[in-house]
Amino acid sequence: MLNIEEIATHPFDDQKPGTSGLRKKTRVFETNKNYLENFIQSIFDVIDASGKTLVLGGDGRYFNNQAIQVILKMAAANGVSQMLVGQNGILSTPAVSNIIRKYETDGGIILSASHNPGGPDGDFGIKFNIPNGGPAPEIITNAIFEATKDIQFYKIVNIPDVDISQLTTFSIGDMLVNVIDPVTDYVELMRQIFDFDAISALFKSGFKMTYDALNAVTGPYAVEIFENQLGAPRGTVVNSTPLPDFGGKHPDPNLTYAKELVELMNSEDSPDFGAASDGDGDRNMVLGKKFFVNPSDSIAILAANASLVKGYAKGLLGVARSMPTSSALDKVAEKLKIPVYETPTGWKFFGSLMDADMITLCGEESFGAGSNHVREKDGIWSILFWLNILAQKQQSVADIVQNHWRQFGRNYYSRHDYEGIEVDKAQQVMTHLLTLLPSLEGQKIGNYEVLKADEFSYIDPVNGERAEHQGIRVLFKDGSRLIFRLSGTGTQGATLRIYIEKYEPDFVKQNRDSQEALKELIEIAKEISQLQEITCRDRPTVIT
Ligand code: VG1
Ligand code: CO
Repeated sequence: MLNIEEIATHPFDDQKPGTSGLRKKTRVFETNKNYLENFIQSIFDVIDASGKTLVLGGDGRYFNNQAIQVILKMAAANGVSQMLVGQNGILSTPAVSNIIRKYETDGGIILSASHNPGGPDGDFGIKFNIPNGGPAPEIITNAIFEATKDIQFYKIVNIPDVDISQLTTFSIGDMLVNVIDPVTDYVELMRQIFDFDAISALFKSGFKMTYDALNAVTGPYAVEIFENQLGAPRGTVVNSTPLPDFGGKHPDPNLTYAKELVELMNSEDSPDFGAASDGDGDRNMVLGKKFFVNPSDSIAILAANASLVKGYAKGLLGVARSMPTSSALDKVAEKLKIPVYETPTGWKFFGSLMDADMITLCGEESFGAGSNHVREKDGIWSILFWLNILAQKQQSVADIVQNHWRQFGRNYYSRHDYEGIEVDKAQQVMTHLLTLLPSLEGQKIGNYEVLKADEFSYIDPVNGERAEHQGIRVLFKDGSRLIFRLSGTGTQGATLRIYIEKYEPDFVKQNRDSQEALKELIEIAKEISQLQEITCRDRPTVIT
């Protein structure tokens, strides 16, 4: 028997999980004694960890290993019967989701702040996933938050650190620790869904790709899948070693932070296809030669071409998108005669629709797409989906996207982020908009006429749970939309996101620069929100 210690502790009042778990500056975890322990004990108390089997892994960022040791020792002290932990503490978010489902465990803990930078001055985070493999719903995250407010002590066993660098099984007291290969199960799942032979043949024919893992978790997955199994030449995957500080990179696959890849794809001798993923491997960015695929378009294109892919040849049950995501997907659903659902931002809302067999495929404008193969968005899956379509269609990325627009119309789309605004100023913008809403309806602003203006709320059609205050929407008569939302993943000040969308059915008008096409709507957004007056900012920090 091991000696279980009960260590007295004091609550913190700021451990409320956001859009995607608890996310804070690494410093907050490192310098506040028991900050990590309190949150983990609260999870264990809420789920009654005794006798449970859990998955544990992270994206390898600074503090990952330290946290894993603490969590293993606390799990043993809380009576957990088995932990499946990724070798060297590595597991991508979609890989954890798969392992939870495949081995029918009671859930999992993912250590990551996703696309936020890592290192001592960066961010760290903890996500808790439930037995369906998806992020815990609000009912559970709220219970965890409540538990953090009353915590008195946590339990831990006092032993030296354990070795998780080898694929073995060992015990901590009565708890079994199974160190698993992070990549194998995931590769097997991908093989079931996609035609690896067709994609191999594509690479053999000279098709060139660059995949930038941004020194984050997907490196080992990408090297195994793209280079070892699909035969893409060595060097196809760049920045392939997960590093604690991501080599100083910001592991966010977008036009601003994946700069090297974007420059390469815009150069004269660019590869045919470029792709990247984020810190924990659930996001994806896809590029063709001198061509950026907007994530909202990407989801619509995957849905429209799903019948070309083995795993979805039987058709889609339905699709879903987060509210701010463009309605390009709706046009595809209409043609396929399948339902489309509009959910609040964050992956947890898709899970219950998938569990009820209401949807097969879903996505968000924030570089996230996925399907019911797991209960998380999945970066490498999205990229394999594109490769499978490219192998079947034998067309360039640009041709596929432009043909899609021609058939369905183009939804010009952009997101403007105002990061690091003072919290009360950001709140002031939202409050101002809320009071303005009733007077906006029916108003003509420039060339646009407001049809409806409201605050989005959602009732889960499966379990009836309500989610309120999910963003302000201004809907125009011609189908254009402006959405205003405060981010729930930032760790410094507030981030205000403005989402701008305009539908263009006429294909001769579909090849404009999107910022140009959206110019008037962008001005309207600034004007009605009084953004400049309230925050003194005259331009966004990130445009995607
Ligand atoms: C952002 C995105 C959202 C995404 C969330 C988690 O949230 O907008 O679509 O689900 O990040 O993504 P917010 O609240 O900051 O807008 V991540 O890759 O944790 O993987
Ligand atoms: Co992520």
